[in-house]
Amino acid sequence: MLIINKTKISIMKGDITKVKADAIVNAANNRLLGGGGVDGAIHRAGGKEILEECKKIGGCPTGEARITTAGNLPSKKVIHTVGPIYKDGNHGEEKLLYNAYYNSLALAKDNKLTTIAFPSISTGVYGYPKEKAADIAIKAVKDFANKYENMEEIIFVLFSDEDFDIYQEKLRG
Ligand code: AR6
Repeated sequence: MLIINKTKISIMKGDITKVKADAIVNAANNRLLGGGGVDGAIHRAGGKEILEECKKIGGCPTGEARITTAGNLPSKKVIHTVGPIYKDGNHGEEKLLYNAYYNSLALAKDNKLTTIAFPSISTGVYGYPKEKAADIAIKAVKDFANKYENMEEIIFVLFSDEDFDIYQEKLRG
C-alpha cells in the first residue's frame, strides 16, 4: 500500500463485482450496453437496473466516464469508463487511457464517493500492453491524489496473478 497526500492506493487480486467500495469502475465500450470481460461480469452480477440507466445515458466517448446505480452489487455506484482500443501506441492511446482513470476519479469526487476500485482498463479485449497500461493507471491515480485530498482509498482490483504481480512491483518501486 502507498499513501499519497491523504489517499491510500492499494491492490488486491480478485473479482471487482465482489468489492464493497463506494464506486467500482467498469471497463465499458462506447455504447454502454454491456459486453464481455469485466463489463459482462458487472452487468450480470448487478442486474438489469444498471443496463436501464446506461440506455438512458446513451453512450460514452472514449476517455470519459458516466455514473449509474450499482444495482445488486455491494458497491454504491458503478462508474463506467471507456478505455482506448490499443492499435500501436501512436493513436493517442496513452492520453485516452490516462483520461479514463482520471475522469473516473473526478466523477467519483463530484458525487462525494471516497473509495473507488478499478479493474485494469483496456488490457483485456482492447489489447493494451499490461505493463504500459499499469504505468499510466498508476500515474493517473497519483496525479489525482496529489491534486485532491477527497479520495480515501483507490484500489486496483487485478483479476490475474500476472496483473497483480505487475502492480505489486510498480507500486513498490
Ligand atoms: N473483476 C476484475 N477484473 C476483471 C474481471 C472481474 N470480474 N473480469 C475481467 N477482468 P476487459 P477492456 C479483467 O476485456 O480490455 C468488453 O466487452 C481482465 O482480466 O474486461 O477494457 C467491453 O464491453 C482484464 O485484465 O476490458 C468492451 O467492449 C481487465 O479486466 C471491451 O470489453 C480488462 O479486460 C473493453 O475491453
